Amino acid sequence: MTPTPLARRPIVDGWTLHAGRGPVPDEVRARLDTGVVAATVPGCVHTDLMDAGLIPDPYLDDNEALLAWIGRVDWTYRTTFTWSPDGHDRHDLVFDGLDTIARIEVNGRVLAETANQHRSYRMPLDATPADTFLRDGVNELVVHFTAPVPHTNAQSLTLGVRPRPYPFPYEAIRKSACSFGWDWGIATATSGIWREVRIESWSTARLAEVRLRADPDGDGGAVTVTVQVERADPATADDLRVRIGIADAVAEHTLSHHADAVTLRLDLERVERWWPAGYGHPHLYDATVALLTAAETLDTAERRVGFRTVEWNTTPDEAGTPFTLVINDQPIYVKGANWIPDDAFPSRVDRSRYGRRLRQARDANLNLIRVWGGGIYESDDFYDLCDELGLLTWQDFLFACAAYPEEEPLRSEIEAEARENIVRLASHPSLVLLNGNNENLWGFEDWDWKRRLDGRTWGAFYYYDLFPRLVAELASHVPYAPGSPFSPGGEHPNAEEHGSMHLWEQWNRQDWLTYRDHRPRFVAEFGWQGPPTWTTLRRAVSDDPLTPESPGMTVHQKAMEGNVKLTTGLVPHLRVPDDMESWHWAMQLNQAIAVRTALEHFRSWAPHTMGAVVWQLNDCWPVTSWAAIDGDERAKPLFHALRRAFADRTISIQPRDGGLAAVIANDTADAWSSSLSVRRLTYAGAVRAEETIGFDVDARGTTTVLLPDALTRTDAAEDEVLVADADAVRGTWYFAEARDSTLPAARFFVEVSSVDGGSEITVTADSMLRDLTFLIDRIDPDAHVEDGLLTLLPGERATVRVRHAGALDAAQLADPSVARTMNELVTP
Ligand code: BMA
Repeated sequence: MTPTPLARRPIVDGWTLHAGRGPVPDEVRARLDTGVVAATVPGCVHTDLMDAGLIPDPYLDDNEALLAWIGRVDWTYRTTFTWSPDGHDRHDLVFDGLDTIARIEVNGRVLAETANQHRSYRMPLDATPADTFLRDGVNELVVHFTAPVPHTNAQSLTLGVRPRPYPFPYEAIRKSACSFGWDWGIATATSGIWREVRIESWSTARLAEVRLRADPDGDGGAVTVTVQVERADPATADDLRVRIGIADAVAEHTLSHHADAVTLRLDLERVERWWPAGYGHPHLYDATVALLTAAETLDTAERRVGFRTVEWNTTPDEAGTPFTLVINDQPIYVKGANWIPDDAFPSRVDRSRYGRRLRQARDANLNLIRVWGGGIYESDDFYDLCDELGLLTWQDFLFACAAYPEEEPLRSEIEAEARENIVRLASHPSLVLLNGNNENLWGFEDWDWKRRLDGRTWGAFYYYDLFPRLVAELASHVPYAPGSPFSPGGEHPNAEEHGSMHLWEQWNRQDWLTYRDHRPRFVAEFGWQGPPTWTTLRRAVSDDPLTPESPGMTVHQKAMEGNVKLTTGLVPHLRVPDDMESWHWAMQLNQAIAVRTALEHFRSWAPHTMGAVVWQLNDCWPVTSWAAIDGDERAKPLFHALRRAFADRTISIQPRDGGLAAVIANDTADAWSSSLSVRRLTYAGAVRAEETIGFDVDARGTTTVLLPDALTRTDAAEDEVLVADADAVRGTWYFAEARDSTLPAARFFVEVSSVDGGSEITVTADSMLRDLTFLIDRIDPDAHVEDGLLTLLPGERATVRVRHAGALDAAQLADPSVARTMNELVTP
């Protein structure tokens, strides 16, 4: 009988959930013991229990603590599937993801045991015809999960006690570190079959590994593919052919006798380059790799490839060591944000949710997303969408803020997971960096680990030896850095003059104005906290009254001394309001202006500083955090700050040489020549000094224009503002802190007209307005307002688009709970 191509049959139906050992509440156990609680695969225990009505939503109020028992329970998933001989030689059970310590049984026999959430597993069901796990007819599949919390605690003693900033020893298990809680994350310690499980049936041979790289070559390009095959019967050695095709171009190679690996190259005469967002179109090509016999196709793999070169320039210069991303010979100013799992139950994040989040990232003018090492390797959908949107990706290996054991069994697990994910991700044109860990090199130097480790290993082997070797072997076209922060020259890992830097002192101990005291070469993390949108907050926290410290608020604020830092960070700039809605707005606004100030400052030093990656883009549940987009997918005011500070063309006013300068940044392919109108005005709008200054900025360039004393010196600091305008781009400078200023009560008019897909709001300022923002969720929880943080002089007018269904009216928009300004945080 002739073999048919490899067949994939997902096992999705008939799953039930069962509890084993552990502190399950009696009434929940009684229901589970009936054996009919349905489970969803892919999924996890928490979402199954929620769907069955056995637990409340863990994200609400203090349900996190109420549900802490779930991580201390052994869980079992059961289903049946029918199977009968179909002519194929081999049948494998394939799990794309198991979370985490699992034993898999088929028809009552143990098939395999696993201990790593970050790997997939292939388990031959009938590797030898004499010994098969399969039965003709109904088969039973059972997956037992060991409770992760007691398991990890026990492992941490076996492997040795190690330093980390959180009490739970997440370094002792290969499971998403933040699933045990983080300074923005709920602790769930969930279990489950979190990615697809299926049976793959195949004959003769299959594609066991496909490694692909695409390299531009003048106007053309070459795709190099290395294929590993697995033969059903290694003793029989049929000739196999491997073929790669892109459009009409094809390359083919015969794999003769017993060979199981081949590399082939396909040359294309003309290709369009892949460019990141803001630099051109992200051209992609569909590549198909096929494994064939003389008669037919056995297996295929599809990849979308893009042709671009990538390097990080770390050649030392007079100022130290840059960390400059260069794509297709073009230095890129990185406008980035850090990414965490988009839901504490990542199995719920589907392609459309990834798409919404990544499109928001594009709308915020980002060009890079860093996938942070305390989370997960995201699904293929994430990287596919980044390729399509031109969003560069930087992927951490999954190590964060802790010393990690280098001993078995972790050592082999880590090698296996790294191999698999390097191969899986390396063909994506968006991937520009693989990074050894988050903050572990820094921790080793600065957080007293050397002493506290007391001779134990901490992970250096992975970051300096294993990972660079694996990247060189499997994906030599992908740049690698041992950590973030990292200094290429062997300096202190967080050295300002060298490589990448994390700036956390501002949030933790200093005022945000001190960002200006630093001139890093590249900022890979910095950020400021703020609460989620009001609608999200009120969905999650039902406290009555709601106060900054009420019980639910405290559960939904995970940062060490978080609320104290919010307040000490606010008082130098704005008044601390007493009513809760204004407190919420004040903290959101302070988050936005802190990050905006930092981003304008970093960008003003380009090309000395060549990028800033904000902590953090997204949230995994409703929480006060550093995120720009909250856990219910709503944009916080910080979103508008990113969008403005990362716009193609910006003007900011910066302190320089004891005075002030306008820094004009032009991240476009065209030079920008224009004139700058600079005015010093009172808040009432009277012009005290004014000047027009011509300027030329190169394409992708920055120009600094020192401003004359007449503009920058004032005797009325509390009542004056400096504005620099060119071609509808504005920079502003305030001579005094808002709280010490005479900024008047806000007066403005709002008009609304409907446009395609929503409304257009026109605001006319009757007084000076600072940072006018429409908290649109207060009117329509599904609406999105495209712009915010508007600063208008008296008499000026601006329009803002809102995407929404239904109607908006001007009176609703002008309501003080919706239209918020900085003014109200100044005027008593
Ligand atoms: C850095 C990150 C995260 C953390 C953030 C805020 O250390 O790498 O671990 O969430 O700061 O504290």
